[in-house]
Amino acid sequence: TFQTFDWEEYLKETNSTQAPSGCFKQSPEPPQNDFKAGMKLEALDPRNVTSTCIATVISVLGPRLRLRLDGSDNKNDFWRLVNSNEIHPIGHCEKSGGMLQPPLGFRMNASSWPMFLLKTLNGAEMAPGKIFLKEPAGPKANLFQVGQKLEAVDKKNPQLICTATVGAVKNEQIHVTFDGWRGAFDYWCRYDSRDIFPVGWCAKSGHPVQPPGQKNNGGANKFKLKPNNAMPTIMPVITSTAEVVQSPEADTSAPPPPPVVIYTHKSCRGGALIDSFM
Ligand code: MLZ
Repeated sequence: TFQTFDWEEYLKETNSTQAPSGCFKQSPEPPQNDFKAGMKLEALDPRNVTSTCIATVISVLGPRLRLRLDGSDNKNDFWRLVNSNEIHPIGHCEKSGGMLQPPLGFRMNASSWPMFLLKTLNGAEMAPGKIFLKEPAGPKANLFQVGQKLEAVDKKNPQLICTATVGAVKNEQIHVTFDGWRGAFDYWCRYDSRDIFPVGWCAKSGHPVQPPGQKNNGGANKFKLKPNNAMPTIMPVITSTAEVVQSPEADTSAPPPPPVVIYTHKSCRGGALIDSFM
């Protein structure tokens, strides 16, 4: 089941442009995926990134791996690109003087970890070193511009890569907004996040892409850049307090406050901080 999405048509329809590939920390061509389900490797524990754990490949999707930490439950699977620097062949941790750790939420008594480790690695199929690919260097600065389209991992449904728009740019961060989803899945991330991709990346790499949401037509408004004469007299102005009240020194690593909805008459001017519609 491979969905295609007509980006060319959508860019025209929304009168928008794609973020150039030079904005992203991704290889120019999507990397080859030679991993197979069942292979074991070392991965940083996403919930405790100072520990390296044993992980098993649960499934593969395009250039991505669905991983599960050995000794963890099946509710905390996570996804990594084959050229992620957070995965390594088994032996890498020890070679660099580290020790393999039980995952956060290890389902047994901590004292049983050494024996668990021995058993989980015994006779395991270890992913060979040559199928791990080097992480691309990526750009040295945030080159994104507001309004540009991209493809982005939905962090609440991380198996999904969805159509998205750069909603805001601030220092090293961009606000990823999902087209047609009214902000529920939006997030801030660094410009060199591995979770964002140029338009067409999914199609090129054999990964499904989610089209814009359409259950709630509300999102569509946000992306129509052409003026719409059929607009009601009173209409919502959706802005973000992140853009309005935060000083440039504000902590951009903190999650932004939720959007604020302000209702204005269409003939009103927003003043210095809120764009007026006409
Ligand atoms: N099952 C969910 C998927 C939402 C995906 C949104 N991605 C931006 C739903 O339909 O609500």
